[in-house]
Amino acid sequence: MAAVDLGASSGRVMAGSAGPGHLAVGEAHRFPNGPVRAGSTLYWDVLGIHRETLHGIQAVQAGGGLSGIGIDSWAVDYGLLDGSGALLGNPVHYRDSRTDGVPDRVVKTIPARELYDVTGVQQLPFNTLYQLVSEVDRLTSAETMLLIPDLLGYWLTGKVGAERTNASTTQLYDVRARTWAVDLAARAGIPPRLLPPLREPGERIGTLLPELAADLALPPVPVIAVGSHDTASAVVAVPAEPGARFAYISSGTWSLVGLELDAPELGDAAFAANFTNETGVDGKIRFLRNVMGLWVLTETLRTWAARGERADLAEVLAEAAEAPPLAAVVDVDAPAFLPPGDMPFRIARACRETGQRPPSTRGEIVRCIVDSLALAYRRTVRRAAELTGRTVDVVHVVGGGARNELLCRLTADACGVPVLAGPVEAAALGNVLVQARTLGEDLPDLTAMRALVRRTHPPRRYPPSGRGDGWDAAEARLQRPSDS
Ligand code: LFR
Repeated sequence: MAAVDLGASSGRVMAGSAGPGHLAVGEAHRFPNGPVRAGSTLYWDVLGIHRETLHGIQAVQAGGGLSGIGIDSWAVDYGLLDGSGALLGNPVHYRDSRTDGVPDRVVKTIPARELYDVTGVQQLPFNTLYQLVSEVDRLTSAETMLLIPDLLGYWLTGKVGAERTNASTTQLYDVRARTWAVDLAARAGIPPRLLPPLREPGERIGTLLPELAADLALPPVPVIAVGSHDTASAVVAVPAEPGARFAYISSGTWSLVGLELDAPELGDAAFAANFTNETGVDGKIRFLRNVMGLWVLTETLRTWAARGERADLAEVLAEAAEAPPLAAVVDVDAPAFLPPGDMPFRIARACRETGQRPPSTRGEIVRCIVDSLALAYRRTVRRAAELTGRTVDVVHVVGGGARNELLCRLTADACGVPVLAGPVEAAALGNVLVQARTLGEDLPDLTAMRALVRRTHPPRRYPPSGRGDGWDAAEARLQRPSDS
């Protein structure tokens, strides 16, 4: 199977296989991805992504017979099609400033509490709802809105639809009724015709278009809707033991921190804490919060590299491991860290604003980021547990962050429970597992899928060191206004 897994900083096409006692993914093709600024707008290079996806699919086929294709990506972003199916304009990056001020405007018409009651989605400025409202005048010429994986799937098959896990992130989806929130869309000025029919993860979208298949010398394989939101696919591959009381952190550009529930939690406290209820594979709810994630670290490295300074990840992490712990911490979720830019500067400013001495060496700066991430994980895991009345005995870290030993070790210390780290390629594995089930593998449920992940990709254990002190004081420092 070709598992196309598109992240905000790179796209991967993995060759995946699954069978009794067997589950593997290997990289067939990787390409850089990221925001492209043109004029004053931050775009995605969606045609480049499409082209690289096709190269990757060809590479999987060349490596030994393709039987299916599944696509997952980051959430919320979309392309608009006109009545003839042509793309109207280039998809805009969720970090673009076009939604500045839009949420405040929308909640004057539809109160935030009501929005939450229907959609269960956390207030993030880039939710699809706000992006669409920011270009409401242009919507008159659009016929259909397709989220990124659905858009790529459309170009492969000619079929239009919205896979449910990703639809649930738009803030235009009714989490209880499991339908589009048509009424809410109309009240926000978004024509409901834009919202295409929903499809389930596991459903066959269609077959590769004959002319495309002929052109690329590919067999006429099915394109399968997986958990097309990358986080939904990653959570499928969390190697939790049956019955375990676990939290997960899907740690990549973003860190998605939360719990798996059977039903949404839409109470006042969850609303106030800005937790989201995204729909998972097999009808589960991903009750989580977006933590700003490794983005702050990668943007820091990018800033240094742009200035011609050394910026090797392994090197700066080694320096950070030697730097004094919890010397300075910032609230990584502050809006200041959302757009691309000079993160070391923003970190220093945030430290000053909270009366802390800003870190100065590279090791200190990176230590501040990693400490601050672990602190955010701790806060979020605890909050999720409180909000649901649950106990958390173990934290699973999956995705790229599972490779970051310092981060995993500090997360175990901060949360006071063991961290089980890996698999790194959780999203691709979840993608493969759902495809494999559709193609006839005996993987009846999440329990069976996770058992296979545990067996084939045993996670690495980081016990808490017992030096759990210092985290409460660090948290308190974030609240303290500057003395100066
Ligand atoms: C992670 C992710 C998050 C979503 C963010 C933006 O890659 O999909 O779940 O909130 O990207 O789409």
